[in-house]
Amino acid sequence: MKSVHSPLHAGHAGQTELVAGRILPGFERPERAEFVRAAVERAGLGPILEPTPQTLDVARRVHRPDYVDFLRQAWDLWVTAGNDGPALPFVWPTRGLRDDLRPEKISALLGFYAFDGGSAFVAGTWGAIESSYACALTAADIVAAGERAAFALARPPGHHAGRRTAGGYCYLNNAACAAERLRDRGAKRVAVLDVDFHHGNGTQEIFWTRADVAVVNLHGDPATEYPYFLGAADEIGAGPGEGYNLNLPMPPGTDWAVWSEALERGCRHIAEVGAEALVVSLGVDTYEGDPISHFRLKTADYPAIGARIARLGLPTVFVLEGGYAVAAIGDNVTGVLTGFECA
Ligand code: 6XA
Ligand code: ZN
Repeated sequence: MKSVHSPLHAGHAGQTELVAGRILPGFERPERAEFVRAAVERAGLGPILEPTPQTLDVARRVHRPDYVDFLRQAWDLWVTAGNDGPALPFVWPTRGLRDDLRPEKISALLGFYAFDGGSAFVAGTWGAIESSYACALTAADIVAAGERAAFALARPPGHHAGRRTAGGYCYLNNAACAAERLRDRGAKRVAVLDVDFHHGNGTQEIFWTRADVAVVNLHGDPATEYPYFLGAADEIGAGPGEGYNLNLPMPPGTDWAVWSEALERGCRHIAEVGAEALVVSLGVDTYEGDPISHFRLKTADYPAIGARIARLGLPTVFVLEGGYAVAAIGDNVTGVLTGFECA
């Protein structure tokens, strides 16, 4: 299997986040991708290619065009306003406030285009976002050209990013863009299977009313887990998309016995809706040693995930999402990919 990876991800470094009342270094660090890259090489998965340069056309359809423009300009606007540290929002247009008034100042735009304070901007953030997006589209193109699977070794992740909101370490929704690209390349229906510990709220929002992209999420119950405000089991899609969104929330402490049953349900749904291609939002923060998540999957479980996905028999684009136990993330990711290849 080919992997697609860009060194530009490394410019997105030194961001901060609010954890339990303190501003701390972000968990989403460059070394995550470096560990995955090293594991891909160690496992002999296949060549690691640079992404093909991409226009922002797909991003502008998946997201609102003004949001994409904001992402591109955010750091420069922040610096022009006299700042130098990480750019973070502090006010959001939530319930009772107007979200149709686009403010002028960068400090307000940061909140206008975010749902939390988890997606900081530093000097290299846009370069990394663009490269991560290009990795996802290039992997989709490899699969659309006839290969069975490809892996976007992409950073920053994307599945929390909505139509016009950053959050949860995410900016452009790489998996959603890959799905859109597979549609452009002729797949009549695409499924997104999100196996990250956290609910992929952005992907759900983007495809909520669409029947041509089905979204299946396996995740920590939002009653106790981030992102808290989406991901319940009664969310099934709306309008033409009704019945094409499937949420399978699970309680903290969930192990392989329970999790693998949810995977089975999710895979059956994907087969039933008649998907012709698949995008996997591949987070491995389901791992028992993950510092910010609460499932109990073991390194030995990951190949079985890949093997089950392979049984769907669909052209498959894997897109990297979360996973913060850096010493284990490489083996867990390549476990899924080699499990898929060997099945
Ligand atoms: C809140 C936790 C963000 C979760 C990010 C993640 N700071 N999403 O791994 O999949
Ligand atoms: Zn996650």
